Amino acid sequence: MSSPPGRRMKIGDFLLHRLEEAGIRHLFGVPGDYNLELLQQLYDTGALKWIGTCSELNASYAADGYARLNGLGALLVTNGVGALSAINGIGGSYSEHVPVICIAGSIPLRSIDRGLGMHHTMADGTYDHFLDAYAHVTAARARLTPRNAATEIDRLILTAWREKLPVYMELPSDIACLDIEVPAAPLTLADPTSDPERLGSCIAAIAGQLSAATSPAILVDADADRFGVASELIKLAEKIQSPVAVINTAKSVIDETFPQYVGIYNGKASEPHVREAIETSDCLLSVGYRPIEVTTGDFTAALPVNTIRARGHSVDVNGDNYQAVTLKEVLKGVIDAVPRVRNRPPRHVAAAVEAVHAEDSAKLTQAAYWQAIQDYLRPGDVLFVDNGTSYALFGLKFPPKCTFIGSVNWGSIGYSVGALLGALTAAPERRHLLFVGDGSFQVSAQELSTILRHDHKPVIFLINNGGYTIERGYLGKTEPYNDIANWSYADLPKVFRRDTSARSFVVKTSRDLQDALSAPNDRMIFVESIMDSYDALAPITNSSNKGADLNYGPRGPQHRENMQLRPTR
Ligand SMILES: Cc1ncc(C[n+]2csc(CCOP(=O)(O)OP(=O)(O)O)c2C)c(N)n1
Ligand SMILES: [Mg+2]
Repeated sequence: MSSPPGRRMKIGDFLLHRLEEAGIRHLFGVPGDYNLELLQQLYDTGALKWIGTCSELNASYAADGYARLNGLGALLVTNGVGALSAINGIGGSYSEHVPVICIAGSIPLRSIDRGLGMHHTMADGTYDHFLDAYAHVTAARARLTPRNAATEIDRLILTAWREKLPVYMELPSDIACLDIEVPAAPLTLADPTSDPERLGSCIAAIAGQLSAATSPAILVDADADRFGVASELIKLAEKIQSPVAVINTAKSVIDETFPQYVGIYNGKASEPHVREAIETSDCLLSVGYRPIEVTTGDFTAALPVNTIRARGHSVDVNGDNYQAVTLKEVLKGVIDAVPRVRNRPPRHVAAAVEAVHAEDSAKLTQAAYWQAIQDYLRPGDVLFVDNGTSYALFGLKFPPKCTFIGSVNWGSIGYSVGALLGALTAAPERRHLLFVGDGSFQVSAQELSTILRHDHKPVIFLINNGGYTIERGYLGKTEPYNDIANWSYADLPKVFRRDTSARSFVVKTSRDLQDALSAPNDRMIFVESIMDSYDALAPITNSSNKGADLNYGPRGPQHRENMQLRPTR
């Protein structure tokens, strides 16, 4: 068999072309002398659109936010200084299963060959430190050479896509403009097909268990989104009339208006009907379940012993482990194989939302704030949450077709601002709402300038409570280490873009908040809400209090008098 004829391309052009073929239309990052030649190729070929960011950390967050909506994202950084700035964000992409391609323009091969000392290195005669560092936060990595570029570029892009994990590649600055032979065929993003026997018996095993059950249920984690199977899970739940719950990391992956959606499962911290649906199920199908303390009500989750554990590329069911199967094919097969159930009695009642009644002129409270935000949400919104009391967002019911973007496992403050830029770039036509605290915002605030520069129109809800309130629930309720500088947040759009048309609001009462919420979405809206440092919804404070016991143990300082912000009721 003869292979299709190759063609010749410059390595940099080929890389950009492959990114395009993989559906990537934008590249985030910061220029540097080791990557300028690739940037020039980007401009010469018009391949991708460059979105320069204020820092590589924010570029890594942006590429992650972009990938959440687009399926893949990419950033370009410079050797060492840029790569290590971005590594926190790439660690987050690994933790959250987000396929991001991190490209570092690196030391020219001519310098490596000759052992020349170069800037942006340790000046110790070695060049592998950053490749080695990235080994811990990526599924695959490589330094490109003229010999391996054609195969390694395809391998890395395909690995990111298949594993839903980040990859790292170094492009030495003196090879981007060299011609190599590249494959004639376009890059195809596809999984290898499943092994027919394994697939067939896996489907039969799952379908057999679900059909025999009297109270089947489905528990969903973020991989259901990453591997694109939310619609299959809804079809399956409809066909077998089972309840579906998610964990925090998968908020909104299952449409929250789907009649069989019961809510968020979080061990003993769940609402009773959700806990019952999951824990008393006689056949639970879990999808991509990766529990941690904050998604299990501090390890109080109790899944049934015979839980079926489905993952992106493997399944555990009936004591067997199935390899060489893909989640989508498994679920499609199960949907076909299970008999349609009619008239299974419903097992849950929706929890009633408790209304708070606040005087319009009274000082704004978190309780009144989140109630007002609930009414502001619209179908199709993209909602971002950062660490902090804004986690109250998890308690809101999202309208149909909303997307949630957060980082529950990794939890790096400031992520949401960079991710907002990325997601706005991927889907500017949607309405994007950011929920962020003053402390988290201070980490990555300067990326607001990039959002304004590109005329995006998100709504930014910032809680100004004078510091790290969620941390006050762990330790140091009144300690100065949880206080921060009081910025004039609502003035920042003007600082970051002189001719901004953004609408800024400083909100102190429920009435002020209503004014802000009635502004049209034709430009950026920035809502700075001033709230008390000791105000947080009870689930947040409870979780912080419990976290302190786990983190510091029985001898920890959290037991001292007035050291922790406690729930008010
Ligand atoms: C990169 C990073 N540094 C530190 C932390 C620890 N941390 C978690 S939440 C938080 C405070 C968040 O404060 P803010 O955004 O103001 O939210 P609030 O609870 O006050 O609403 C901090 C410092 C972290 N999660 N990530
Ligand atoms: Mg705060």
